[in-house]
Amino acid sequence: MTEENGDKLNPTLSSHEDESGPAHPGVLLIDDSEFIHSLLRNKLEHDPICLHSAMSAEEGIATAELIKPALILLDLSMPGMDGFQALRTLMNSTILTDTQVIVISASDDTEDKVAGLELGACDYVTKPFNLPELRARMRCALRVHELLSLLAERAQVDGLTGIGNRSCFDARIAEEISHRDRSGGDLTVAMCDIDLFKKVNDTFGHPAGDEVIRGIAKLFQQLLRKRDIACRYGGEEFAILLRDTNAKRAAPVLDRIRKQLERTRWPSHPEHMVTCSFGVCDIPSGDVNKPEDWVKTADEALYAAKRAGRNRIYIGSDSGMTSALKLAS
Ligand code: GH3
Ligand code: MG
Ligand code: MG
Repeated sequence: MTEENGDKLNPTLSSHEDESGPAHPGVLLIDDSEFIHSLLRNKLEHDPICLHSAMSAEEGIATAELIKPALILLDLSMPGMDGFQALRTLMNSTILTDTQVIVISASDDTEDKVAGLELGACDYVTKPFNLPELRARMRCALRVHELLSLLAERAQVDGLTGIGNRSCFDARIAEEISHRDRSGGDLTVAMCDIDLFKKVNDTFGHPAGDEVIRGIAKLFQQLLRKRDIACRYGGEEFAILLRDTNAKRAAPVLDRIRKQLERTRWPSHPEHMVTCSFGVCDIPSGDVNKPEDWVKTADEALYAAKRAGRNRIYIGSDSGMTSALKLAS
């Protein structure tokens, strides 16, 4: 194990985010009135929230996309873009899917209330505020946000192993490629498939097979660096993103896992060794190919490794053919 190993991989948290996370949920107040800002700053000072301010709809949208608040308190009547237009933009944003919006407006007009709620606000509060009521409604919206975030997180986790699932991997590879293209450095993708796994199921039963899948996921968690990302790609296949390393340097890391797997004794079948084959490839910087093209290249290398006899690692190249490399017997 390297010093960077350790804690269970968090499949959904982006490694580019602050892993300690914010202490309190972010609440963004978008209102053109300085009075409302100072009123709420004072009154909500001791509430367990992190209050941010924007004085216009335009500034509010930009801030929201930057800080992804749990809740937005949105004024309707503002010079320039009004609250309804802002609400439309916020609701269409692909990065603010869990953010809740409470409209705060001086208008008690039923039409405005209906329009705000129809556009996607979760609540509508009239000015002047009744503070305990606003607070209670904010708590309610924050609870909804928390549940939605939890659901989104769970949807990315594989039920059998607890590591990221296919949907998590698809999101992370796109994110890692664009982060790397901005910041530079190397990035490698690897595909891993358990060898002759059907035999494990057929001979020792499905629960024994499940135990192997769980055990291999655990090996990835223990032997990869914390910043690497291992996901269950499908039945008995795993996909791994190795950050800040190229395929040549990643291959020996994966080979350590391959060897450790050879040494593993399984409680349900101690005499039966389980092995894996790997296909690895670089994801070159600034490349025009799509993430799935690199998965395909790694997959082709994996199947070349299978054809060559399994339990080995092959490095694929973007030129199509696999530069076969078996690191150890
Ligand atoms: P190869 O070395 O060519 O990959 O052979 P293989 O036997 O591993 O490949 P094959 O595709 O024939 O079989 C894969 C098996 O994986 C069949 C399927 O039942 C099993 N499998 C897929 N998902 C699970 C799972 O969640 N649990 C268990 N126990 N088995 C699974
Ligand atoms: Mg297999
Ligand atoms: Mg397979």
